[in-house]
Amino acid sequence: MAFLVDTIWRNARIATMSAGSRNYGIIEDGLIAAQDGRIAWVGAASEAPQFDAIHLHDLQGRWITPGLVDCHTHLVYGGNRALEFEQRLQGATYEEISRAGGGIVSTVRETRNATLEMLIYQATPRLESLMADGVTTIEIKSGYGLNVETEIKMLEAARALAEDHNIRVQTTFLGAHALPPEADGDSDAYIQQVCEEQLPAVAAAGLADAVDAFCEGIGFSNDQTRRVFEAARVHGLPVKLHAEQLSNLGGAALAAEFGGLSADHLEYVDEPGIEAMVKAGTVAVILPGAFYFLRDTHVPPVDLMRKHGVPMALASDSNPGSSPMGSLLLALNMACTLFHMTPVEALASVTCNGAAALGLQDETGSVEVGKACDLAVWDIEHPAELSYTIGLNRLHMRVWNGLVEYKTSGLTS
Ligand code: DI6
Ligand code: FE
Repeated sequence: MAFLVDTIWRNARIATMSAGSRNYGIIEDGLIAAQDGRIAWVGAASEAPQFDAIHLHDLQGRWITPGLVDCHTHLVYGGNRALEFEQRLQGATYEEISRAGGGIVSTVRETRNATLEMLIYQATPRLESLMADGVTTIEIKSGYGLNVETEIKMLEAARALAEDHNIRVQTTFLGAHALPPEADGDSDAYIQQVCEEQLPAVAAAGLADAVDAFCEGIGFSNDQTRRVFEAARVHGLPVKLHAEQLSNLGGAALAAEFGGLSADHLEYVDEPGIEAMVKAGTVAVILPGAFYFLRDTHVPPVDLMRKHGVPMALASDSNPGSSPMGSLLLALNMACTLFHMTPVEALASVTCNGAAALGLQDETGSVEVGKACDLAVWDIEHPAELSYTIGLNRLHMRVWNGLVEYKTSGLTS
C-alpha cells in the first residue's frame, strides 16, 4: 500500500542539522515527504515506504538544508544612513556620531515620520533579499520608534510583511534601544516609560514575541536593563539582549539570569558571562556584519564559546547604522573568515541554533519529522560551499511550511 502525501522531494543529499548530529547530519540519496506543511518522513530513499505524492520534485542530486533562520534583524525603519557612513570613513566613530545626536536617533526621526505603508514598502526589498538566500524564518525588532505609537507601527509593519510573504516572522520589542531626544537625557524616566507605557501597550496588542534592550554605554545600564526584563516577565514575554558589543557591562550574565533566549553581539563577553549562558541555555548570537561594518577589531571569543559548548547563532543584524546587510549567507563567510568558525558551525548557527535563539527549536531549524517543512535547496556539491563563497548564491528552491518557491520565479508569493 502506498502512502499519499502532498509533496515529495527525492534524489537529494540532505544536511538535516538535526539535534545531536555534529556533522551536518548528512543523508545521501535522501527523500523528504511533507503533509499539511509539516515534514512527514525523512531518510534514505532505500528505506522509504512507498509514497504517492501530489507534487513530486526530483532534485537530481542537489543539496537540501533546513530553511535558514535570521534570528536578529532591525529590518523595519525609515530612511538610511549612507551619509553617516561617509562621515565614519572620514574618521568619525559610531559612538561619536551617536553622542552628537546622529546614529540611531536620526533613524528614529525618519521612522516616526514614515507611514505604516512606507515602512512596509522600504523593508520589502530587504526582506526579499534575505529570502533569496533561503531564509524562511526571520526576527524583526522595533526600536526606532521609542514611543508607543511608533513602536506599535514598526511591529505592525513587521507583521504585515509576514502576511505578504511566505516567511515566518518573530517580532521583538526593543523600546530600550536608545534615548529619544524628548527624554532630555533622563534615561531612568525613559526606562520607566518603556516599562509602564510602551511594553504594556505592545503586549496588550499582542505584537511582540520577545523583549530586547541595548545594554551599553551609549544605550542603557545593566540596572536599567534589569527593569525592562522584570517588566517583560510580568507580561510573560521572553527576553534577549544586545550585550557586550562595545564594552562589557555584564549583559550576558543578566540575560542568562532571566532565562534569556539569546545574548547578541558579545565581542566583549568574558568567561563568567559565557558560563552563565551555558547554564541558562541562552544562545550566543554573533553578528559579523556589524563587526565588519564598524571596522571593529575586538573579535568575539568563539574559542571560549566552543570550549564551554554554548550554542552559537549568526544573524544579519540588518539595520541602517551598523549592518546594512542584505545577505545571511555573507554572514557565514564572514564568521568563518573573521572569527574562525567552521563551515559546519556556521550552518548550524543559521539553522538549529538560530531557531533556538527564537525559542522555535521544536518548530523549525532542522529537517526532522514533525517540524515545519522549511527547506532550502542548493545547486552545490557540499554544504561547506555555503560558507566558502562570497556573494554567490546558488539557491534553487525555497520551501516554507511546505510551500515551494523557485529562485527564478522571483521568490515572492
Ligand atoms: N546595536 C546595533 O548594532 C544596532 N542596534 C544596536 O543596539 C545598531 C542600530 C543602529 O545604528 O541604527
Ligand atoms: Fe542589533
